[in-house]
Amino acid sequence: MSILRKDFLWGGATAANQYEGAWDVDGKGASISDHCTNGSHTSPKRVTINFEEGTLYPSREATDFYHHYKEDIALAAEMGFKVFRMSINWTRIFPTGMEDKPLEAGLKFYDNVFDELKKYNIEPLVTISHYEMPYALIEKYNGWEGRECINYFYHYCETIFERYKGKVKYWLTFNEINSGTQAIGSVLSTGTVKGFDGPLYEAPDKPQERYQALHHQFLASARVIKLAHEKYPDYKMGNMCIFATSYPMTCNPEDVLANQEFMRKMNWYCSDVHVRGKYPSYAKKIWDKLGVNIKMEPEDEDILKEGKVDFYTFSYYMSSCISAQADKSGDGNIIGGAPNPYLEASDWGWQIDPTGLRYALNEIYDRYEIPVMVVENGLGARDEISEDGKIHDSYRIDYLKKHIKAMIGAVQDGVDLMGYTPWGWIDVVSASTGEMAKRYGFVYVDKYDDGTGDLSRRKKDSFEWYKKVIASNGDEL
Ligand code: BGP
Repeated sequence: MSILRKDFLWGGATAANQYEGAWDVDGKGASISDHCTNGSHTSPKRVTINFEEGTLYPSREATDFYHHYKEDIALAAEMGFKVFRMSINWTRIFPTGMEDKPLEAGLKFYDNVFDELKKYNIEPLVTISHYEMPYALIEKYNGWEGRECINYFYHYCETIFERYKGKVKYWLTFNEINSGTQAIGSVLSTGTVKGFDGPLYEAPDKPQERYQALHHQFLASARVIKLAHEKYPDYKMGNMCIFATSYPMTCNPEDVLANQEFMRKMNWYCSDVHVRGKYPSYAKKIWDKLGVNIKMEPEDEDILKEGKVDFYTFSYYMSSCISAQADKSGDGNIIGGAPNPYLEASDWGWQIDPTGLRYALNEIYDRYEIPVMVVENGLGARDEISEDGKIHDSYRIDYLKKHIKAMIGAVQDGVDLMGYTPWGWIDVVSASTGEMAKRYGFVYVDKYDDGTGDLSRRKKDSFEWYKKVIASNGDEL
């Protein structure tokens, strides 16, 4: 007997900027992601002011969902997907973000996608902003640092909420909003990078701008959630955060305290605002420590209160350890902290920790008591096509199996888990490195970092495995 809900939302996750390609089709404008070059371990992804300097591949072409959506959705349906996480590319609808009138061609594209999903009874789960801020808003307002962006975002949401009523029910406002608490995250997330031209990992650290931007994103999120709740009662509105499980490096109470501080800043700061509708008591300490002074308007408190989320979603890839001693904090992985000696890591240094997912789910549900969904998780790996023409990705099956077991464990612990959408269910371009070589999918796409590849799709071994998992509602792993 299945432990998971009968209506458990099995599926997979993608984002427009890493998947759609067609970067300049039908009047689409440039987003922050279109201003990033491809990269690799040796030559990291760069942000470039000059759009022409960017490389066309892989990110601007990506894996071309724009022209393959029918084929891809048929593959998702074959696996038995109940839900399909995707994002709407803001610049496909409003090329600079500032137009009054939306582009019909952009709106139509998503109509086609939603209609195709409906054919198979697959529910879309739409991220409204997934690293797709119009670059024009960055040039003009330094991204979300400008309060003006709230109105532009509101107009974008008004437009898509009205257009897609009856087609979309589940919405997430900002992808991994809490990545904006870190300098590197601010590039793609808060967009406070006006004038920045350089490797992603060398983004300037400007906490004042980032935290001001986050404040505006909180307001924007709350305002559109209020709109949805008032005008579209069947809409379910969620947040989306990275959950970076972290452990004290030792049982030294100083490490425990340092870890608590890390957890608050990284994992709770944003979702506390989204779920509780107000800043947490510890926020002031974070601002003081960083020398941040957020400009707020008198109405902001009410705005936040009136736009709380209905469900909590998060991405989960790794965990790390936190030490009170600066020299031990180390460079564990992309989320910071030190490596955990008990865990192994992916080829990109992301430490694999299924138990950390169970822990995360328990912490989240215990804190908020609203339904929770894991909307990203997975193993980025270098897949090889074997001589038999197949991709034997047993390492991926092993990774996912352990994480699904951990989720089932969390449900047994009492967590109300709505669903699971592993990241990049079909190969897409990597967000952090800009490379194609880091693949997550159940479906392999013939596309490579040198721009070659015919974009044909091929099932990996994990495809049949995941299909079974879904059919058995998680009983057969
Ligand atoms: C998250 C992003 C995704 C996705 C994923 C995997 O941070 O929301 O867009 O890309 O991480 O990361 P990467 O592609 O860098 O391996």
